[in-house]
Amino acid sequence: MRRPRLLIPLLLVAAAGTATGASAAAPAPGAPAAATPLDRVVPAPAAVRPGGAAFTLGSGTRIRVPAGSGEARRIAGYLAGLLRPSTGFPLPVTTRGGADGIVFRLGGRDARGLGEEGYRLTSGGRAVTISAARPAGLFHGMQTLRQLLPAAVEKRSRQPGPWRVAGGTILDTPRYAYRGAMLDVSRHFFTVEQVKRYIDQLAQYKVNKLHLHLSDDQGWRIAIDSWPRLARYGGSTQVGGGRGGHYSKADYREIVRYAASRYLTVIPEIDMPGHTNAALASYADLNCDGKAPPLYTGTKVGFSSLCVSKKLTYQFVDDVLRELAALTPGRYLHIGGDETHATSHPDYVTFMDTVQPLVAKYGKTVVGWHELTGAHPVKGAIAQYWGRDKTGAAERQRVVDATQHGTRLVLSPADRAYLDMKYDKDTPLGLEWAGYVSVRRSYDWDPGSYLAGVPAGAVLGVEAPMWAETLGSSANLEYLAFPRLAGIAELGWSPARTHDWDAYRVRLAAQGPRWDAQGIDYYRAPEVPWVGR
Ligand code: TNX
Repeated sequence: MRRPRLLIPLLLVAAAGTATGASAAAPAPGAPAAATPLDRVVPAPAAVRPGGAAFTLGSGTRIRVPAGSGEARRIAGYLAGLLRPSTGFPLPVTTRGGADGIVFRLGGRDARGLGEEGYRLTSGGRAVTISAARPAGLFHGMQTLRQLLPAAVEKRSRQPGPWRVAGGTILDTPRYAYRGAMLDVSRHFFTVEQVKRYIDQLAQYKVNKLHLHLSDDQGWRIAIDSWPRLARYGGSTQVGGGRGGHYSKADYREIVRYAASRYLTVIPEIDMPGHTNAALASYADLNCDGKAPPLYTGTKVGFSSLCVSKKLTYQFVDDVLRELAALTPGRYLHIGGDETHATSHPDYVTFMDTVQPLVAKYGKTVVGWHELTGAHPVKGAIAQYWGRDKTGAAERQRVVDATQHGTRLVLSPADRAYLDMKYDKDTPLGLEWAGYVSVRRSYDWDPGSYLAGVPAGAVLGVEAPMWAETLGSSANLEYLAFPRLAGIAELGWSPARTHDWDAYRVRLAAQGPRWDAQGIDYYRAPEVPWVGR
């Protein structure tokens, strides 16, 4: 495949980044707001060439889509639905040809080299054109266009405008194929509606994987027909003793469908053999001593284990993985494997080595927390690294060695990428076992060189986990996710050469008014020059 030609030398990208730093201040009252510079986008686009006339969205603007692509039409419909309330314009979606308005193009010469997810956005006096080889690229280009319009476009009531998009061209493709976010729905349950809200937020930053942590000591959250008490009883409570909940199969399918409509793949996790109190409480037979423990609503980790020596354990795991695989169109199943302090090491190895082939049996690829590298990762397995600066050299080396034998990595260093860590000592929510994680700390690292000795191709990407011990609401979740989620998303998408904290904080600041307009109560980190407050 041909690489996309870079539109401009790197220096120009860097220079544009610095220039935007100087113009971050709000315009004088009454002065027409300048259009957002093309590079003031998160994640940073791969290449930007500013220049030429700006495009202005008006009452007569149409959104043109290619005939014969239901997906392009659906993406255009999503965009129109976002823009209509604030602009008050009808913004009809049409397959009628024409080169004016907002134009979506699929395939063709402009799309060459853009791959599965890349796009080209060209803005000029008559049109904003988004070209892509695949619908996912159109979707990501559409998200960039949203950020190029004034923040008020995100409001749900009519706003005055004008709705200008700066002139020029963006050519953008992702650095990594795996750009994930995890949501722990076990410690506190999140409803389908709450998960959808998070999906929409993730999609704005081009995140393309939603890892759902569906089971843990405090709650089993997915209906399994062959073991119905798992969800019914094992899902009946949560941290603090509240009501809990679970997804029916229809609920889960709806989450998968909704995520797919935003170009995210759902990766379900059943955490085993530890973190299993909810399952052990639901079925006495799963316990080595045949006695079911009580449900657990505290926040300790590492005290439960499936019974590695029982045959029934593997029947259980087989049933769960079979039903889960049948519900999951994505290719990955996450089997957990972290913090198994209640499982002996030989038992851990036996368990993980027995269970991994069951994932393959149902046609899926194994993902596990990086402790999996202490067993024998099967061919093609993916380890999710959650170590940190303090992680011992031996543990780190074991992970690096595994990559030299073909294991691939998703990087979620706890002291960088964990969204549930407090920002600082005053953060009212979150945990602090991996230290405080400031906005700068979460952004300022390089996935490509983070673990020395890992072959370049072994890093599949990054993921930002959100553990939910302290989170009782979407507002809680959003306060910890924003702004750090945007930084991890950028590490996954943007080329390493765009990495620059001083330019990033200015681009990040421009997201603040968007989050305000969307009703996201983000953390006003003092390191970021937030606009208009
Ligand atoms: C560690 S990191 C866990 C989770 C906790 C989290 C809280 C990992 C794979 N396991 O069980 O919820 O810390 O930050």
